[in-house]
Amino acid sequence: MPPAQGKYVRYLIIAVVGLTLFFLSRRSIPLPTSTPRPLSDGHLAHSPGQSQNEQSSNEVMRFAATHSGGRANATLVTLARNRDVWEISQAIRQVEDRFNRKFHYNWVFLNDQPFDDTFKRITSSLVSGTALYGEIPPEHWSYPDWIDQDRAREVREEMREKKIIYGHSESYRHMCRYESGFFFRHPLLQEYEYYWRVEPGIELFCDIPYDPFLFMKETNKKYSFVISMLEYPGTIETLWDGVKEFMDDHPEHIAEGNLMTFVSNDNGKTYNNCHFWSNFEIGSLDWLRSKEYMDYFETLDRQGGFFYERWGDAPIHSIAASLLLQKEQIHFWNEIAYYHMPFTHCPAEEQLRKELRCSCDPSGNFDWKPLSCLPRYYRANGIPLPSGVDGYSWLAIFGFVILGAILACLLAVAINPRARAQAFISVRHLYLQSQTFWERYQEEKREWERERLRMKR
Ligand SMILES: Nc1nc2c(ncn2[C@@H]2O[C@H](COP(=O)(O)OP(=O)(O)OP(=O)(O)O)[C@@H](O)[C@H]2O)c(=O)[nH]1
Ligand SMILES: *[C@@H]1O[C@H](CO)[C@@H](O)[C@H](O)[C@H]1NC(C)=O
Ligand SMILES: [Mg+2]
Repeated sequence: MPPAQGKYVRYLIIAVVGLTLFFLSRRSIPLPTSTPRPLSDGHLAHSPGQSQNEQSSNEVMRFAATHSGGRANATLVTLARNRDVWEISQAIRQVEDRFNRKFHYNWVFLNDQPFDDTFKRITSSLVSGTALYGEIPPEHWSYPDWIDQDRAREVREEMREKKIIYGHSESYRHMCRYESGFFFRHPLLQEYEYYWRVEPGIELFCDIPYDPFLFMKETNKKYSFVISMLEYPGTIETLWDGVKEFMDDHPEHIAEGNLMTFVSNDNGKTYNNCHFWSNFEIGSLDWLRSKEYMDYFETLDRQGGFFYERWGDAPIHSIAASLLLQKEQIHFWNEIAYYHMPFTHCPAEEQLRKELRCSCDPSGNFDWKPLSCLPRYYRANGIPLPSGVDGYSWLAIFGFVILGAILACLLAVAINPRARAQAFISVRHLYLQSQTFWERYQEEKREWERERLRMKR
């Protein structure tokens, strides 16, 4: 066979191997070293989640058994617009029925505009504690002087074109910056040590017969979450550069025994886009007000990424928690079944769901779906993944077998010169044939087009 022909076969093999590696690295097939993800349709019938979730449930459920009452220095908090009144009413109803009717915590409502009468009347009638209404000072909801507003406007237009979610929105950016660096400094929140963030339209599916604030305090937790997932990379392209600058400037703020491996796969060189979904948060306001967090926020705010990109408060909070706290100070609530459009966390253990009178469908659980970062969180904490989640689905195994067979064939072809020549001839034949087909198709299309024009006239 002439050398030129052998070259083609080699190119072909390289291309296929490259493609294979690409797919493997994209984790379309789980590799033992990367985060295993079930490719099945998410039916958790044989109840994966047993081992660890029971562990974590036990911690909270043990606490529940020994602390029937309780009251911490804490409040529920909601940022909302007047027009959110009906959706927040739904959320308040859920939080009250499942939890707060027994505890009567206050509820702070914040808004960049004055709350209207309807909003106040409706929400205060639903809250079992005292409802408090605060207006956000304009200097917490506006452009800092180092921001070039024309550049910010251009970015919004670019992101509108690229169809990045909320990329065109100015108010969404102020909201994200406010939640990242200001809400905990509002005078109404200065009064409290812990907060629980509640957004309009969320749902709770299980009873919370214990006091999660008190749990946080007694176990020295500073930040907690229910759902974690991957951020859309287009919104945070330079965020990690800012984080690295902060780490260089303030090595003294980085906690020993932190959760870096949750947010970075290469020990801090790059961000892996994992974050805790911040529309639900129970956390320490004192921690957010600490020098560590404030230095962190200031460094990032100076970068301008809230306006020149579209940094969300979720990655901002999550990276802070992962770097500034010890990993034991972050908590995952398996027992709180939660929905914010479009994802649900629902505990897998039937016993637990019965005990807490849950009404969610466990097969809709987000924890082990491909976008979830919970597997990474488990890894980062050295917690074994639940059985059934670890295993590969039949589809993945089948894919592996097919891929293996193709690779074996290619290898055989590459080694054996006669087979190589044969393969080359077949490929060339196939190529010529498809070319002929293509030309014929083009010709027919032109013909059809001419016909159509004739008909029109
Ligand atoms: N006062 C005020 N609150 C806002 C504004 N924009 C958003 N919020 C609130 O900030 C929180 C987050 O906003 P959302 O619109 O829910 O953003 P999201 O959760 O990322 O997206 P979706 O819920 O999926 O639309 C909610 O509690 C909103 O009510 C605003 O311009 N002013
Ligand atoms: C509650 O916490 C805030 C903030 O840490 C503090 O200023 C306040 O004194 C505390 N209140 C009580 C009653 O402990
Ligand atoms: Mg929301």
